[in-house]
Formats: sequence, structure tokens, C-alpha cells
Amino acid sequence: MGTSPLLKLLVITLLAGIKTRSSDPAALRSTSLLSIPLHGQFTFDDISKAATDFGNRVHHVPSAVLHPGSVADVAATTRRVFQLGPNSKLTIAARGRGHSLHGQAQAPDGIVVRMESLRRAQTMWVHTGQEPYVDAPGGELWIDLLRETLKQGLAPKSWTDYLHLTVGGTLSNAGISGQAFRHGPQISNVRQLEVVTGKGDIMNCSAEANADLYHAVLGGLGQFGIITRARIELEPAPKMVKWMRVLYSDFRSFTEDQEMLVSAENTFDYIEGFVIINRSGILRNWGSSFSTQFPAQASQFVSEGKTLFCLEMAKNFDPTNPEKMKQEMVELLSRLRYIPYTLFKTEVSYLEFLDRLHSSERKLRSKGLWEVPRPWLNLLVPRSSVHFFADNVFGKIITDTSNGPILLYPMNRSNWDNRTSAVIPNEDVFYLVAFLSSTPASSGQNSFEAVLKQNEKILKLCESANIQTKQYLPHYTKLEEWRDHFGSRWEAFQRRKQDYDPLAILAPGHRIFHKAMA
Ligand SMILES: Cc1cc2nc3c(=O)[nH]c(=O)nc-3n(C[C@H](O)[C@H](O)[C@H](O)COP(=O)(O)OP(=O)(O)OC[C@H]3O[C@@H](n4cnc5c(N)ncnc54)[C@H](O)[C@@H]3O)c2cc1C
Ligand SMILES: *[C@@H]1O[C@H](CO)[C@@H](O)[C@H](O)[C@H]1NC(C)=O
Ligand SMILES: *[C@@H]1O[C@H](CO)[C@@H](O)[C@H](O)[C@H]1NC(C)=O
Ligand SMILES: *[C@@H]1O[C@H](CO)[C@@H](O)[C@H](O)[C@H]1NC(C)=O
Ligand SMILES: CC(=O)N[C@H]1CO[C@H](CO)[C@@H](O)[C@@H]1O
Repeated sequence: MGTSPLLKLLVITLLAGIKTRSSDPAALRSTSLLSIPLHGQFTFDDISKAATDFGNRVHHVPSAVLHPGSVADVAATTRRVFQLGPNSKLTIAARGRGHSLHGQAQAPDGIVVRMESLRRAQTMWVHTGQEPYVDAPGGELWIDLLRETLKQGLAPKSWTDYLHLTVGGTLSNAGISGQAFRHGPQISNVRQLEVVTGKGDIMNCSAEANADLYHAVLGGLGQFGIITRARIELEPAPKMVKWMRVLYSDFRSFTEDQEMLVSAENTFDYIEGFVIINRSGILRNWGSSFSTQFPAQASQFVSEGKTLFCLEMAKNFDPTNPEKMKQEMVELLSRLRYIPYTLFKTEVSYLEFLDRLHSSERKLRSKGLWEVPRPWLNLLVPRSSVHFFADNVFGKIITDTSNGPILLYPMNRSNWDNRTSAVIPNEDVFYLVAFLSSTPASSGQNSFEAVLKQNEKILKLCESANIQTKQYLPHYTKLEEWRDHFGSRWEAFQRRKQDYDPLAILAPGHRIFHKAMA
């Protein structure tokens, strides 16, 4: 009857051991790291926090957490670890908001640099004028950056769907959202970076000076340097946003309309889309701001178990001249082939629009549903294969989207700079297809495993059909897989690592390179 007290004790001890595994300040002391004069400090009591991330799957405990009080702190620490050479196994991971999925911002037994600490030490500086920009700390959250630039009536051009991510974290990936079709990803909208390399050097870089480092770091998965500052291009901030969704039951019309919109001269300012399979209340599930504005027909729409496609778009407008926007909208909507009566729309401020996911986060948090396993899979699918992909995945591999949304929208390669480290399909137009599942305990014991199996099936399908998809926010465990991922750019990626982080100290959580040991 019941568990034996001894076993219970053992389990508790083991768990406690995992949670608070005492890190060993002595291990750092013996390296003389603790004698570096710092503006900030090392801490040891928060190492278990630094061993968790948004994915909630990988937990590597570091030896210490650095809370830098200045860029010099980051440089001095990195330089000291570099000088220790291959005799030390210490590595360093910058941690933004820790919104990674597979421990990419973790440093097993190494040092996690909490980039958010630099926000306080460094100020944001908004430069108005002809070509406005903001200089922001790498650990700054996009939401705070936006609030600051809005004070000057300015805003960045390219976004992510969710703003509680850091500048350095998204620039290490790409930063994709519904504006990318026009402005490119966030990495296409950065003029200059200040970076601490794997040798501990502080360097400014741009397309003009230290261009190779600049391109390496953009989309570089943290492999070449720690971004301590970024200069981000701004534009006059729109005031209001007309935000709309329409439904399609036919994938071909859906994607043709999306492609028509992203290539049109006069078009919406934001274009995304998502896949909905067999859900009741489908129109209510995402973006709560919509719920009050449903036309009666739309809210009674019955999917009958069919796969549906929701086109989401937004048009910025000036509230002092709403007529212009209305005319343009009517014209644009008249060119689309959505299911009649499924248009629903609302008007919100630009800030509310961009920060639209935050209210969902608050709700999930209040229900304890935020910190749950997230077996996400993000793919970039070339246009030529997207129909084959959809035919074989939606309704076949995925028969229900109640675990989370599936985003699907096109982008144009011409807005991406092929000198950066970001990897995209080799085709003019490609789609982001993002499977954003979460599997709280309430979704059933096996739902996590089931989603992993689905993800695997999707990847297998692409492989066996030889579709040239690329993972966004890539995760691989084998070197060959990383090589495949980078393809013809692997040589350059490797060479850049050799140049900027020759001991492979930085961002070990991706497991691309491994620190050489003597
Ligand atoms: C709810 C949610 C929504 C999202 N939506 C989008 C989206 O719409 N579009 C999109 O593109 N992405 C999206 N993402 C993914 C997001 O871009 C990644 O999670 C990214 O890692 C940023 O998170 P972070 O700032 O917490 O970085 P972290 O997870 O802390 O770090 C990510 C990687 O970058 C490195 N790193 C962190 N800071 C720096 C720095 N200053 N310099 C160098 N390297 C650094 C880390 O070591 C790690 O390898 C979303 C994520 C979540 C959780
Ligand atoms: C990098 O540029 C910033 C802003 O232009 C400047 O303040 C800083 O001193 C520069 N750093 C280096 C190492 O040149
Ligand atoms: C992609 O962008 C390029 C350059 O702007 C343009 O010539 C091309 O027509 C675009 N392709 C599509 C399908 O929109
Ligand atoms: C980038 O694209 C240009 C123009 O298409 C091409 O000439 C160049 O070789 C490409 N560079 C890389 C690194 O792929
Ligand atoms: C999980 C779920 O929503 N299942 C529904 C799928 O569609 C059929 C037909 O409308 C419904 O009966 C199911 O309840």
C-alpha cells in the first residue's frame, strides 16, 4: 500500500538534488574568474532558473549566472574564459528571455549571462531625423523598445508576433512576422551591432565596418558573439490598425490570395494566416480582442470537421483620415476569394496590435498553462512544395489543432540578405509553417509524445519527398544534420566560428560546435 517511506525520501532527495544542485563557486574561484573586477556580479542561487526555458524540456545547470553591470563585464568574463584555453571546460551562454525551446540559451556547467541585467546599465537612445533609428541594449525587450520609440512617434518596421522577447535573442534567429513580406525579417532592419566576440573583444560592426562579423552575428544562433547593442531602423509609427480575419476552405485559393497580397504594390501592412482543423468556436480561439466584434454569421460558422484556413491581415491608418483606408480595404477585399460572411474585423491602436499576444499570455499564466512543455516545430517550406506539404500534413498527419495554432504565410527571399547566417529555402517565395503545440498535463498523459511523433512524421515526409524545407529556430543533435541544414553555407559558418569564437565558448546549447579540450 502506497510508496515506501524510504523510496519517497529517496525520490525527494533526488529531486531536491536536481533542483538546487549546489553549484561550486570553488570551481570558478580556481579559475580566477571571481577575481575579475566587475560592475555587476556572479550569482549562484539562481542557477536552476538559468536551466529552464520556454520549451520546458532541456535542463542544464550552469556553474554560475553573470549579471553584467556593463558591456565591459561581459567582455572581461569572456576574455578570461578564452585565456583559460582548452584546459577549462567553461562555456558561456547569453540568455535573453529564455524563450528558447531546446536549451539553446543554457550552458551546462558554464556561465549564463543574464542579458536583461544590461538593460539597466545601458540606456536606449532614439535618434530622430531623416533616417531614424534606436540604439538599444541586446537584452532589451521589444515591447519596452517599442514603448520608448513611440514617445517620439517612431517604431521599428519588422516584428515578431510576441514582443516579450529580447533584441539579441530574435536577431540571433531572424525575427519573423506578418511584416516580413515587405520589410524582411528583423535582421534585415539592423544598421549596426556592438558585439563581444568569443575572444572577449568588444567590436562595432555594420555592412560597412567589420561587415563579416555583422553578417555572421545576424541569424548566427549566438555562435560568433554576444550582441550587447543593436541599432535598429525606425519609421513613423502608425496610429491605428484595422485588423481582419477571413476563412477559406480551399488551400489553393488561400495561398494564391496570400501570394497575390504579398506581391501587390498596394496591399495590407501585415499578412499572416493559420490552419484550423476541426475546432468548435474556431473564430474565438486566438486574439481575444476579436471576441466582441464577430458578425453573427461568422460566430455561427460550422466547420463540419473540415480543414479551414484563416487569412489574417492588417492595415495601418491615420484616424484623422479613415476614408482613405476604407476605400483601399474595400478594393483589396474585393480581390479575395474567402468564404462569404466570414470577414471579421476590429480597430486597435498600433501598440495593442503588436502586443496582441500578451493578453493570451496573461490568461494562460493565470491558469498555470504558460509553463508547460512546448514541442514546437517551425519550418520554412519552399513555395513549389507547399501544396504537396499541405495535402499530406493537414487532415492526415495533423487531424486536430486543439494543441495549438499552426501558422502559415509566405515571404519573399528578396528581403533577406544572403550574407547573414540565417538559413532559408533556395526559392523566391517560401512559407513559414509553424506548429505551435503546447501540451499541458490536462491534455493527457501521452499528448506530448504524440505531438513529438507528429513532428517526426512531418520531418520524415519532407525528407522522403526531398522537399528542401529548412527549420526555423533549428534544433539538431548530430553534426551531419547541422551540415545539411547549412548546406553550401556550412564552410562559411565554420570559418566564421574559427575567426570569432575559435575555442567554441559561446552558445553551447545549440550543440553545433563543442569546446575543444586539451
Ligand atoms: C510565445 C513566443 C512567440 C514567438 N513568436 C515568434 C515570432 O513571431 N517570430 C519569430 O521570429 N520568433 C518568435 N519566437 C521565437 C523567438 O524568436 C525565440 O524564442 C528567440 O530565441 C528569442 O527569445 P529570447 O529573447 O528569450 O532569447 P533566448 O531564448 O534567451 O536566446 C536565444 C538564443 O540566442 C542567444 N542569445 C540570446 N541573447 C543574445 C545576445 N544578446 N547576443 C547573442 N546571442 C544571444 C542565446 O544564447 C540562445 O542561443 C517566439 C517565441 C515565443 C516563446
Ligand atoms: C560602438 O558604437 C557605439 C555607438 O555608436 C559607441 O558608443 C561605442 O563606443 C562603440 N564601441 C566601440 C568598441 O567602438
Ligand atoms: C519577390 O520580390 C522581387 C523583388 O521585389 C520581385 O521581383 C518578385 O516578383 C517577388 N516575387 C513574388 C512572387 O512576389
Ligand atoms: C548572394 O546572392 C548573390 C546574388 O544573387 C550571389 O551573387 C551571391 O553569390 C550570394 N552569396 C552567397 C554567400 O550565397
Ligand atoms: C475535437 C473536435 O472538435 N471534434 C469535432 C470534429 O468535428 C465533428 C463534426 O463537426 C464534431 O462532431 C467533433 O466533435
